[in-house]
Amino acid sequence: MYLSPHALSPVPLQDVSIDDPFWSPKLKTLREVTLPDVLAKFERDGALTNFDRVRDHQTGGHSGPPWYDGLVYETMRAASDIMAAHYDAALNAELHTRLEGYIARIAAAAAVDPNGYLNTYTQLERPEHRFGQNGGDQIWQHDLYNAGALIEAAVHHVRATGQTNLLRVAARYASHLSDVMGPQPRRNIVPEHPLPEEALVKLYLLFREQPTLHEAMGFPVDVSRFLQLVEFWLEQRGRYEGRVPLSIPQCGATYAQDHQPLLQQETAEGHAVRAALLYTGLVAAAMVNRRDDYFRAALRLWDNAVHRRMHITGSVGSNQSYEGFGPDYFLPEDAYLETCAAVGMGFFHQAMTLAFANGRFADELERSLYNGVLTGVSLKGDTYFYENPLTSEGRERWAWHGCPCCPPMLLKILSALGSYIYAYDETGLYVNLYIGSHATFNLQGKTVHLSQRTAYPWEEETAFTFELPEPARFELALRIPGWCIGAQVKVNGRTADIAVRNGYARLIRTWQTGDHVELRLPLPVQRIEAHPLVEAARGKRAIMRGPLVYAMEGIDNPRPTDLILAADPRFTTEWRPDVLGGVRIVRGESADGSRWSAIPFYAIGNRGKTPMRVWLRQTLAPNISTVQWSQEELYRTAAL
Ligand code: FUB
Ligand code: ZN
Repeated sequence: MYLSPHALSPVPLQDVSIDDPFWSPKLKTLREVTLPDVLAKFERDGALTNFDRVRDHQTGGHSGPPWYDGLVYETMRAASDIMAAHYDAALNAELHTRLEGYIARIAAAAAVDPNGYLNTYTQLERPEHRFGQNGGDQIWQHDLYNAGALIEAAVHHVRATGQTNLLRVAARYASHLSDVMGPQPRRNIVPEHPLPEEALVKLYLLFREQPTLHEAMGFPVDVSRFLQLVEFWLEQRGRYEGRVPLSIPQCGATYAQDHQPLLQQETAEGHAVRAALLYTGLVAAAMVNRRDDYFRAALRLWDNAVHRRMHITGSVGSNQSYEGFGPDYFLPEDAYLETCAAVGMGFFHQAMTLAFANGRFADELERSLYNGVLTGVSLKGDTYFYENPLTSEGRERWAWHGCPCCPPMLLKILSALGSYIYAYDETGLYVNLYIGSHATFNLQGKTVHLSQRTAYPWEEETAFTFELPEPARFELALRIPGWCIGAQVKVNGRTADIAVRNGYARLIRTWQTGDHVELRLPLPVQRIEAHPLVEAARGKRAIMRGPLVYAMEGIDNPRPTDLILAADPRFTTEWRPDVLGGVRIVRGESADGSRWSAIPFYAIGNRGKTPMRVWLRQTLAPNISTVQWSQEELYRTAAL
């Protein structure tokens, strides 16, 4: 079977403005509180000073973990995306000045090495071990991870500002990587922590799209070598020098997905962030050269990760000891579930959505965003969760962490949100997320404006209005989420027949200015059952409404961990603008007749330390499912 990936292009950040009652306030907090908070803490803790020490030819004295450089670059990528989205001119000016300061320090450090090599930890602490060579430990040093984050930040910075100062540093370093590693006589070195794979693909695509960048570099850049290096990295995984693993006894070579060649891997293994970013890079590379073998591997790994190893919140990485995937259906309630891993899976889902134009992938992007990702930051925006278990006796969010990897990852995905809403191909426009916005895109040579108005995920109705210079025939594909039963569409007030194919309701017609589409996605409260092989969830139900997973907190319910759902919980919902920044609360009955109330999972941990639970026991006999579950199901709406 040829997989025939479809390949959509995202409508980029620059062409989408978000105006949405759910997301706009959260994004405002993200850019006005979280971003400055993260930058200030990096500055306070010496993450930028590391570059100055390298610039000044010092040794020792590196601050923070070896991947600190990467975290700074990731935050710079997020800042660039915020600039690209053009929220406000004053903010852009402020970010511009701040990034210029950072770039000057980074570029000065990079100038120390004649080849542009830059990894402040290795340079200050282990100068003889570049890329883990000469007996070094690249799992610890993060040379290539940091390089990848630099390259990625530079690409986003160019796209946001048109400036090439960071790109020069990144392109020089990327060229050096291509000189050092690859087929013989180069070295067989592969990134210990994925991320550079997708980054180099992005760099390659940027130069291909904007050939004038070559002149601005001031040195020759052979971008085809970047792509070759990515393919080398992907294909050499599991057979390169310096492979891990005795240092990670609990999972051996699976830790860094090194246990066998990637294209032969069947299951999502090892460190969950590494895995998710590796798979994202695999899809990115697959798209460029239409590599059927890569697509097949990506589909297999996605299928295993999502249908057997992912929690209902879209989080992955159940196992604390190596921050990684456990075996199929091992989904304990107190699982580890690092925020970064939910973000990484979000990137993977988005890449798969674009590759296959299938709404099932965007369903999972949505699941991650609204649950596993968003819960990683407090509603005020300046405290965080690293772990996101589905039950606890009460946890405090932290203001900062010895390994502050999650805030930058969270900033990256949420700053890019605008670019996940719409995608297009030559036949039409796909709406993947229901987020109020205005988008401009070019279809068949015509500039089309589309406005989306919605109060999703609280309300059921979403409306779209078109504006075009002249009528044009194309397809509008609206994602109908897998959990949704009874979606309805009206075009200019008249009910439309919706044929749902590959997860989208497809409306093909000649559109003209003023055309109006109304979509109704029913949002009943649903009880969700896990696959019977998920031992931890047997006889239990989770509550969802639309894409939101709900949780009970002790502050609202005396003993959420003991609570037993009534056989018929008689759900009600109430919009509470005064609670947790505005949420729709779900209420229902317990087996003893008392009432309980639940809040969206993303809003937990914002009212002090209080017990919390997602999976609730219910009075039905322990769930002996007589229904045959298909391989594609991990969760389904429980028979009521
Ligand atoms: O190693 C870099 C990042 O730090 C990983 O992605 C996270 O899991 C944390 O270990
Ligand atoms: Zn993290």
